[in-house]
Amino acid sequence: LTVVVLGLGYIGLPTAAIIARTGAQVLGVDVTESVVETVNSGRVHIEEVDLDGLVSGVVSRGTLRASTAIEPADVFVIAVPTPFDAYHAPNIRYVLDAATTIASVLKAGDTIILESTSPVGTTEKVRDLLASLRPDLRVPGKTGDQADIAIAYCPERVLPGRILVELIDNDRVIGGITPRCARKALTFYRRFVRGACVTTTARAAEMTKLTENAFRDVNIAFANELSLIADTMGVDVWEVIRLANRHPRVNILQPGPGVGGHCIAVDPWFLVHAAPDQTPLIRTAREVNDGKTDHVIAQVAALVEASPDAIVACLGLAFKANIDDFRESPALKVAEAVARQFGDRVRIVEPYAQTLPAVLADTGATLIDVDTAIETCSIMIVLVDHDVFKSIPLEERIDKAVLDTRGIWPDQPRAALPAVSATARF
Ligand code: SAJ
Repeated sequence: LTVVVLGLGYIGLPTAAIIARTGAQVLGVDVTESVVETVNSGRVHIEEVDLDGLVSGVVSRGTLRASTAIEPADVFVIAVPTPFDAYHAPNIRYVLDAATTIASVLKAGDTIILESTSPVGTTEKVRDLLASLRPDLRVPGKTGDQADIAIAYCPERVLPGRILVELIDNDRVIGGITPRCARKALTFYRRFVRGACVTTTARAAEMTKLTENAFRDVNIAFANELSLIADTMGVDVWEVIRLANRHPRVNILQPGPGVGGHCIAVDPWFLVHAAPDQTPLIRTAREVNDGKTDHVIAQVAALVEASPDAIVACLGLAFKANIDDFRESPALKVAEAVARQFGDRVRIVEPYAQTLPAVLADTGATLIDVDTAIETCSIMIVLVDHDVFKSIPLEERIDKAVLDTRGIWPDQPRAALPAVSATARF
């Protein structure tokens, strides 16, 4: 079996490496020359648990190669980004570019699988584009079940930090343009997926992916809204959630400084954009979660202003615990706003950063380690629940003014924080 994976990012590279481990000949195609060089030398350009060993193994065995140029293959997997433009309009240009590239080498019998998170209808657009570029091939769904190629949508659902485990163990939803397409894609996933592989239509699979991330966003928004109410009421939101979750049918998620990453803060907009009049809940959840970041910024500012000589430590920049990914990170947004306002009184503690990210570079803030923060900072703002922060015992922080946006230090005496009006921003 020969496989081409287009896009060697957080999903494409681990996927390519796992397929290569099954013995298939895999070519990873990426537009970025440096990524191709890194992979071909057996190294990785992204941090993910165990990925480096896997990639170096399959590259040295010769089952994984990378290139900027496409080659013919039996299966093509598209794993390129789908960002959004102004007004949260999804941008599927990279998906269509990938399909155009595939068209140049496509032959009868091939399977094309789209994994990128996409608006409903995108897989059909890929099919229509291939039909127009390759009129010599019969595409599925246009000519009854008589087709020369198979096209399917199969969303990735892996969690950063657990990608290699979840690629194998998670159930997969496989949406074919036709049932025959779904069956062909299913045979492919069965090579490396241990979870169940469930087949459906391409449109249902596309909507399923968006639904999963919108579900999580709405549920986090509920927790974030509770945190605002609890602050106003003088109640510990973490305790309320812990107690409420003792109910057999209640399972509330955790509040935080907002929702980050490149999936949950993005994908719900694909649904809102497609059906603006039917999505008040999903849109409001997005606004509540973004509004929580602004609320935390106001809380930190009030706290720092109240102690004019204090040095403040922002603990964490990543978008969630124990990873080095700062994309769309609410922690980074809070740190940047605080650093812009208070400059050289601000220290950043981020064990996953070697240097300060560019947005913090000219603010006067400096990067320090945890021990130095404990010694020198009297205000601590917990923005990320990294294990290393959780492990700081009460005796090392008892005398600090703490704003713990992640609830990692339940034993911290509740300081009287300066009041900030907890109104949503819409
Ligand atoms: N967060 C909270 N409270 C919580 C849970 C998360 O504030 O209780 C925050 C995190 O701190 C982070 C953001 O939400 O800022 C997103 O983190 P996450 O762990 O919920 O999700 P991601 O973005 O790492 O991965 C999600 C996953 N989707 C779901 O759980 C439904 C993953 O399975 C998807 O594959 C991934 O999006 C994706 O690529 O779409």
